Amino acid sequence: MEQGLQRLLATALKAISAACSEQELDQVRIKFLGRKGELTRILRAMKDIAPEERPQVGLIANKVREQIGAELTRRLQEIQQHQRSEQLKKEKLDITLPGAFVTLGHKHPLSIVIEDIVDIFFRMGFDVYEGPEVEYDYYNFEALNIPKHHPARDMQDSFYLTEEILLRTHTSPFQVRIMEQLAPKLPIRVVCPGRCYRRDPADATHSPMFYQIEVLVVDQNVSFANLKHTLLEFACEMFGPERKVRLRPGFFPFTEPSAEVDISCFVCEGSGCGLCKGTGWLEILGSGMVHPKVLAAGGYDPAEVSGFAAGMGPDRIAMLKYGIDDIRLFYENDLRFLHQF
Ligand code: 2NM
Repeated sequence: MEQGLQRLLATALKAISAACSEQELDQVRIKFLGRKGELTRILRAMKDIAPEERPQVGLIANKVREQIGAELTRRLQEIQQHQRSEQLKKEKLDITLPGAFVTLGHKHPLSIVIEDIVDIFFRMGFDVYEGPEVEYDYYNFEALNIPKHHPARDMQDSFYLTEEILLRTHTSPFQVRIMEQLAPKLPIRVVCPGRCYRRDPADATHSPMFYQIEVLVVDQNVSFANLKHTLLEFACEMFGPERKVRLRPGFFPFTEPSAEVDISCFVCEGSGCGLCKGTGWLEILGSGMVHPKVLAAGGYDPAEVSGFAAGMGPDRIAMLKYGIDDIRLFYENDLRFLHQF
């Protein structure tokens, strides 16, 4: 019997080292140590040997079981290690290879200018809002003191979708909506950037789609001095503290009084050049005290509150800032142009 056990050990060890996978090894384990395996079969014969020999044989049988078990464990680790290194070989990565070239995008010149302008007002405490590009005639004209047959409606030939619905020709209609929503809450301090549409044939200074940024302040006791201070502050932040700023009388149906804001020409410092057409001044925005009718349309009592508003074209400001002489360049997606910013 002892011999039988030794032979069993020898064949088991051979089978274990021959096993090449976890499954094969498992089969070997079942074959030798399983409930119906070889070792069990030999141990069944214990009843046939002399009782005094049994402890000795039992000892050897246990040793054989332990040895086979230990060898199975050792071989399992060996197989797993081998599998792992094969796997790693397959996944090997040559980190010295040159990487795939990633083209990094960059901001459109209009986005840069719009963000700069909005950020200046944001830092002055204004909230930033964007409104719908499709508007009612009422908000686009009527509520802004531009009644039917008003000459301003000829000036702003519009894209109508129906009798009453059009693409907004400026961002002001949204500011009426803001007043309507907030009234009678005070104060209102908002800056609204967005796309606007007018039926202008495209040329160097006109585009049927363009941008506007408008600011609106409504509160008790808002004065023209507040308008002037805010817009001068903006002009110096945007164009540099060395710029001179002047206000000229202007006209808009939705403000009274109205003022155009100019800065001293940054190309010729005021002596006159091609950019400022010899005037020494560049117009950068329009502004005024919100017309009482507009305040009323927004749900505020013009006897109790007042406000100022201003509007500017970031297209025009970007053209001035970067010395671009044709607005169409912003909308043609010519990479030779866009890559310069
Ligand atoms: C401008 C010039 C002057 C303006 C007016 C309003 C509103 F909604 F309060 F009536 N928003 N923006 C305004 C005033 C816009 O653009 C040249």
